Amino acid sequence: MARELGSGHEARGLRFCLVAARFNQAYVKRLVDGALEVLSRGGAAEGDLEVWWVPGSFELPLGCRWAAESGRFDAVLAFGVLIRGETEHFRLVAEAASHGLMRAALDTSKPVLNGVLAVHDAEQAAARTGGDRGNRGAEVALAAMQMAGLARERAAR
Ligand code: DLZ
Repeated sequence: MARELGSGHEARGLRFCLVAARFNQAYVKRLVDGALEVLSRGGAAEGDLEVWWVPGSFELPLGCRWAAESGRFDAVLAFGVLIRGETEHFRLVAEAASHGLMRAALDTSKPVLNGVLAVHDAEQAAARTGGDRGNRGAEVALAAMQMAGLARERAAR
């Protein structure tokens, strides 16, 4: 029987940094709250959870990189909301954030999770931040617990 790693969703003893964009803050706050709830339910201690605010989604990769490089966290979660109607730079910022987050993860070898919502309008944003399409923040928190756990298991081998 093969030994499996990374199958747990446990946050006990793990430290998380949530890096969040202030732009469209009302929706971003709902993502952050959804993530914090899942991490707490998973056993994360209050003192092991930090929220860092940056101006917008474009700044998320650098904020995440700083958090990952600090060595103080087992996983870093990025949260932002891009609404197409509000910016002609929508695609540019979305792609920059996505590529930047991937780079932050690969360059630091720390789990950096992408919780940036790119939606057409406010209605879609509301639906995905605790509305009838769930809360993307909660989904990303589950992925963060899994990756942080896998990193710990892998290091212990
Ligand atoms: C400037 C801008 C615009 C127009 N739209 C958004 C958005 O929908 N979501 C978001 O997170 N940030 C937006 N920003 C801000 C940029 O991400 C960034 O903060 C600024 O361009 C400064 O670098």
